Amino acid sequence: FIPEPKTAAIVGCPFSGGQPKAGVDEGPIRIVEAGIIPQLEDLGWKVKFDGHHEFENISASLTSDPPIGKLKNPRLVSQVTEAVAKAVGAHAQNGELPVTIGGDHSLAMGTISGTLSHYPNACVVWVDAHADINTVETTDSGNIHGMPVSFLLGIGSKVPEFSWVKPLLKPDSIVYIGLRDVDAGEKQILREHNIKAFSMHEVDRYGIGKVVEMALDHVNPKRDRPIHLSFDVDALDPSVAPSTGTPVRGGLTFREGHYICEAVYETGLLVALDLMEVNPSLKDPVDVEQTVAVGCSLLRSALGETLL
Ligand code: 4U7
Ligand code: MN
Ligand code: MN
Ligand code: MN
Repeated sequence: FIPEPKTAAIVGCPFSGGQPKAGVDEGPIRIVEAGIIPQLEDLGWKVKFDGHHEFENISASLTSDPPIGKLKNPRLVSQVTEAVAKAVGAHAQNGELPVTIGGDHSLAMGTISGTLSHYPNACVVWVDAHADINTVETTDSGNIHGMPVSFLLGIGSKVPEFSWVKPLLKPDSIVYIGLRDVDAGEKQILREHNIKAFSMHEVDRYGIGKVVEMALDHVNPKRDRPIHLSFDVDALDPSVAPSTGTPVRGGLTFREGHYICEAVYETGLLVALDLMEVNPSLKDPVDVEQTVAVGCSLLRSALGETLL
């Protein structure tokens, strides 16, 4: 039984500790300023927003946070994502649909943990240029926004500082769409664990309609499992969403990105939504405005906006 939340809870996460570029913490602030709350209300949602989450007390309590192996800001990322997991889990428990706005994609360690704490049978649709599945062993950058999926799956060697993250996600419960910049070590992990991924090659071959159908058939063949949609704005082509930290050419068109959101909404199974990696400080004001606007419209599509 899946309740159908009619209330969306905005979880604004101004956080950038999972990667090195300043500004991604401004993403949620800009998206709220751009009017996402009234926009969702116009779609018929009751929208709860109790201010952006403050992680200052966590940063302040960490006098130093030296790397663990290659991992950068490990204690900060762990404590912030644990707080996000609790917030998302509590909203789900309340029958609300958490809409987490980042911030960098390390936050998904928290959001998906929160979703799985309340919906253990949930599956994940991960839309991204990147697989974000590096382990402690495979990461080259040490940036944890490239690693959340490995932590959720419990693969790679364990870092005691992240012991709160339970390996609740099974490899057959996540599917990717949009990949085009996957590290060699990540490709090996995807193969080894039989994780289904639809790269831009498959989007070109089959078209987005068929790809989304195949993706849902894989993680949700009977269309009876709750869905967590984690959308990294860099899945879109940089011409559509330029203001993001790790842009990669050859991405989803405006319509392909929105189609994914619309099709997931149409299942009636969406229980949690993330929009990550909007960074308003990387480009000129016109590009920033475009990226923020696209972020808002992806969220609206995932929450029921239709073209007709
Ligand atoms: B994002 C990368 F090496 N794979 O691990 C890494 F290419 O959340 C990029 O998808 C990670 O934006 C990108 O640092 C993380 C790199
Ligand atoms: Mn909240
Ligand atoms: Mn990502
Ligand atoms: Mn990405």
